[in-house]
Amino acid sequence: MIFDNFLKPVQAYNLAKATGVEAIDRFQLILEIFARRASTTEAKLQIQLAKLKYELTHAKEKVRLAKKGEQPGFMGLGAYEVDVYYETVKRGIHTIQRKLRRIRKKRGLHRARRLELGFSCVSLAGYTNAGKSSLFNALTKESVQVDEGLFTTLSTTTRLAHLHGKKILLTDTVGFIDRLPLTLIEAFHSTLEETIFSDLILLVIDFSEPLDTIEKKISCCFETIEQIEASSIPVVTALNKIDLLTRTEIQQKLESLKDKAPNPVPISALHGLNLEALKQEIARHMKNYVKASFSIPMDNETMTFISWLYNRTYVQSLKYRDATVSVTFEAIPSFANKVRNYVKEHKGTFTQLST
Ligand SMILES: Nc1nc2c(ncn2[C@@H]2O[C@H](COP(=O)(O)OP(=O)(O)OP(=O)(O)O)[C@@H](O)[C@H]2O)c(=O)[nH]1
Ligand SMILES: [Mg+2]
Repeated sequence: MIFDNFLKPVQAYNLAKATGVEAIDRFQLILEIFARRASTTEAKLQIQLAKLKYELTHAKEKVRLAKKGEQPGFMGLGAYEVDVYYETVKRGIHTIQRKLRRIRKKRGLHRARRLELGFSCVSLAGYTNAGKSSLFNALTKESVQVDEGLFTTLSTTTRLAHLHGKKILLTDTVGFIDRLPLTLIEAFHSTLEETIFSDLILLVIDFSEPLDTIEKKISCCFETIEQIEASSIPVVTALNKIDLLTRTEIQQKLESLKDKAPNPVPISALHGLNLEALKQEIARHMKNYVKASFSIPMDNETMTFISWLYNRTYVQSLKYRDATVSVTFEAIPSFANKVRNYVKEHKGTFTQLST
């Protein structure tokens, strides 16, 4: 049973006892969703911290109840054990806080991780139920999942998408929620932060909602983007669910949102409406890829190098001849430079074909 309001430990306990079904509240549900989406150590620690802090508030009540003798053996704990439990939770919190302080010093690691890729990265963002996952599926329909090694646990939500002959990496993210409990804000930010560092943010809005709701949600999204220091990243707004609106409504709403939604494109993710226009808008804001060719003599490192290249760039052609391999690929400029250096070091020839 999931309750929309806060449950006191004694309430959760009595409900579970009366029904034989576990009772959790909104807070625990949100925490569970974040826990499933967190992939970096920092995000995981943030969530553990939120969990422990939650337990601590509950422990206080357990201690109180046990001491009053109102709830003897609550959850099988006597007064003495409750005190011990309380202390254990408190120690756990201190340990995590210490670890987090250490990790924050090394921030920027996940940003650096992006530079390991030749593709441009686009992150979906927006409120829960806006249609992010539907759009993610629509845009990546025929594509393969990204090599697991690249994003390890992110791989289930990161896939290659094709945009007019260009390939980009698209990442689905955890949705924004209204009335996010204060103690979960940091956990939410760190879960979002790890995915949102990209070349472009694709903000998904449920366009079928009333204008004032849309405006409120847009400004809340931008506030969060600012808080996680991602405001320099360009934004394209996908105004989703136009199948639920008339042509006139779409025009009117678009007009009203002119200054609030950057680079807006009305779409329907579910019915595949206007997705081409959206792809074009995304492509317009992408960093330019460069196209390049090279040939290198084969040695025992070559195959590793080639498969590394395949996972990180768009390889257009590959030929083997006389112990030489010739490749044409597309990648972002900084990554193409990396390839150039490798090729030079291995006595190959490198030609940049276009920018
Ligand atoms: N009518 C209509 N419904 C849509 C459209 N796109 C998505 N939906 C529906 O909206 C609901 C939410 O879609 P999701 O893609 O799961 O939304 P989300 O943004 O990923 O939500 P969270 O993962 O909770 O953040 C689903 O019931 C979809 O079928 C659309 O273009 N038109
Ligand atoms: Mg989703």
